[in-house]
Amino acid sequence: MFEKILIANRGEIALRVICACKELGIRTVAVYSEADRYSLHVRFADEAVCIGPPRSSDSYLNVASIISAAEITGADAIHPGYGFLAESAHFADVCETSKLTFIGPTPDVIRLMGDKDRARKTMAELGLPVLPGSGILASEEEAREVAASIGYPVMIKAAAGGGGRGMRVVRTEDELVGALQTAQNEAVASFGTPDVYLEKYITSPRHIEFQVLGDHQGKVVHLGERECTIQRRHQKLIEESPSTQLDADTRSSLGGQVVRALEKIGYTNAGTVEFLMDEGRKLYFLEMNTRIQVEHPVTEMVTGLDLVKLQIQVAAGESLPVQGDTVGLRGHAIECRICAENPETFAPSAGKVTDFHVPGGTGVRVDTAAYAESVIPPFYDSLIAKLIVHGKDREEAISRMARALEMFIVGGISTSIPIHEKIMADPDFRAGKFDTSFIARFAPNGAGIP
Ligand code: MV4
Repeated sequence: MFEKILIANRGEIALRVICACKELGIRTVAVYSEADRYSLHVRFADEAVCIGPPRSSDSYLNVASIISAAEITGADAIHPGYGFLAESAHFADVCETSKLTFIGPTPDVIRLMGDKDRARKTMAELGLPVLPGSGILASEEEAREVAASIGYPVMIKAAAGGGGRGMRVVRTEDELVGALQTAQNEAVASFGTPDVYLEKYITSPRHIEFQVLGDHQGKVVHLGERECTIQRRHQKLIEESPSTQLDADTRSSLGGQVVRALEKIGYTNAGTVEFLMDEGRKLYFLEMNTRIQVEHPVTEMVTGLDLVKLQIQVAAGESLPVQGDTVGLRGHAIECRICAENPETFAPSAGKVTDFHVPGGTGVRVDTAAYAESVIPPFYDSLIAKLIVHGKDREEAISRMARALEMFIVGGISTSIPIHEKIMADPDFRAGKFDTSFIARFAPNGAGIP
């Protein structure tokens, strides 16, 4: 097992990794920017190294500073958390060259899944259902032909995009050539490559994703699915497990297909396979994320597993302690992402937290790095806490979430708590009736529907 792990992240996920390390008896190294000197990850780690000025590009994304911090402190592995360098194949390469274990999949697999076109082709070859679409478009003629054959509306997506970045809906052939040019220009500007592909556009989909975990003995397991349809501007607001839309048979057959596909590519560590569900409840592979995700706690609540500990254990060469494709799932879990944001504009609102009280009691978990008198810097993501509840069924989980939100006090800054309270009280949410346009009712100016 590792003796010392450096955590290349900040905020609640850095604390989450520190928790796992402490329970495994592993020493920890925090890295922090000048804006995070008084952060809890610095306080709870055994050692801390300042890696640069506040801006992420000068600190949490600075590969040389992070590798130096690991070398100076004698760390033997790096946990990247989510965001920042978590899906950088280059960073994983540099870790390998520097004899540091990157706690995540191999650089080749990160690279494969980062190329959304290659990922789609690979998963289709491995037997997963994908949407009708194209490869990288070579010409306007090709785009016209593919779009005509799959039928409008279609979506143009950047091969280097993902997570909703670099996407464009095309409703008629008239719009196609203009949209293609704009999409290619945007792809160059955002990702440095013009590569785009086409996919059939699903008008009112649901987003359902499978959690997976692979060890270095060639075993992959799935840990059920999460329903993440309630999003705003491609940011998830609420996640739950299980989805009301999957029955046990669909879960086990699609989960099994996912497991076999990933065993074939030799997938290791934690990952998430995203699917879109259409109105006919058919599921299609969308993309794969090669990291631990923000919403991993809902899976922990229904499986009873500690995913971050398991990430560390498999990275150290231990075998997964699971027989078969999956584990038992118990009850229902929901997560609300509490963000520091202006309730009218949804713009991030930084500042000093003057008052902070987190709810507790049966079935309630709060993952946060905020505290009373702490300062939310303006340089990073606006997520300040994740409120997760578990109940015997969905109804109990919703009631528990509603009372926990009521008992969550954040003073000094505005947060997304009020919108979550409205959603928990909504009859359609309570009935499980929602698609990607649901949030427009609560946030008409921030619906984020492309
Ligand atoms: C789509 C789609 C419709 N058709 N792809 C958004 C996030 C990223 N992972 C992919 N996304 C979408 N891809 C096709 N072919 C609609 C979305 C989408 C979405 C999907 C699930 C939940 C919320 C969403 C909000 C906007 C767009």
